[in-house]
Amino acid sequence: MPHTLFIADLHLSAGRPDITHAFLGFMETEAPQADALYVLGDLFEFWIGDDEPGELNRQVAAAFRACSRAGTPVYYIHGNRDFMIGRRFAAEAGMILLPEHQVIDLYGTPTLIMHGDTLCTDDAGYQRYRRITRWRWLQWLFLRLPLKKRLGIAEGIRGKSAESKQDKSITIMDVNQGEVARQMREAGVQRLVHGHTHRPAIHDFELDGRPAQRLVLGDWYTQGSVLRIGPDKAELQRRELEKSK
Ligand code: LP5
Ligand code: MN
Repeated sequence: MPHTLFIADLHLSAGRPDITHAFLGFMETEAPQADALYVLGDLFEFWIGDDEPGELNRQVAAAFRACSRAGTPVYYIHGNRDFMIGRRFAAEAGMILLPEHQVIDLYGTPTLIMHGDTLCTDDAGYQRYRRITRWRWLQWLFLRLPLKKRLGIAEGIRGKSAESKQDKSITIMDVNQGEVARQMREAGVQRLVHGHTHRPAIHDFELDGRPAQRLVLGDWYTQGSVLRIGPDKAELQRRELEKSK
């Protein structure tokens, strides 16, 4: 059956070989069966530049390249942790970088896809931080720092972010329904797919008197989460992670 696959929020890192193993298995056996694979951000725990020489990055690039060479294109939308992935890595991985919000046609249904962090408008602290870290000149400067320095800054931001998250309520960190409606209306769609909140679900609601759907991908922390959309149905599926030896 024709279908398209979506994943997000794997947070791959050298410290979690079980997630990497599950992801590479998925890339080898499942992804090539799909019409396309969309990665909706935060595939990596964090990204400090395409020049980072880690083994994990090479493995991921090779897996994506093999998939697209076998006929399944891989599309990528940045997340809040890997927004620094650039053209060099995209070329190495043979993947197509998409803008932060994109409408795609899925078997006749226009669908808005994104990471999902821009929907969390109640999280004012994050939105301010987000705006600043998207300044081109700041990114340009950051990328010119030695890798060790960049790693230190990333760790610093991670620490501050974890600290500030302790004071934020669950609702503040969830999507704002008004913003969901606004973005869907602006894009002219009745279906939205995103990740980021780590709250896998299919939400049915009404948008301007017509049925609408918001499909939310889960993270890969304790199990894998895959969204499979075909011409007739959309399914949110789980994948087991093997226990680390
Ligand atoms: O990712 P998650 O779910 O844990 O939290 C997010 C928001 N946090 C982030 C930060 C990332 O987790 C870490 C990113 C590492 C990036 C490395 C590259 C750096 C490049 C810099 C280029 C210029 O995105 C969190 C949200 C949460 O989602 C839910 O939506 O709440 O946002 C925050 O917590 C942000 C805080 O509100 C503000 C953080 C202030 C950071 C200040 C930086 C000071 C610099 C220190 C340097 C030593
Ligand atoms: Mn995220």
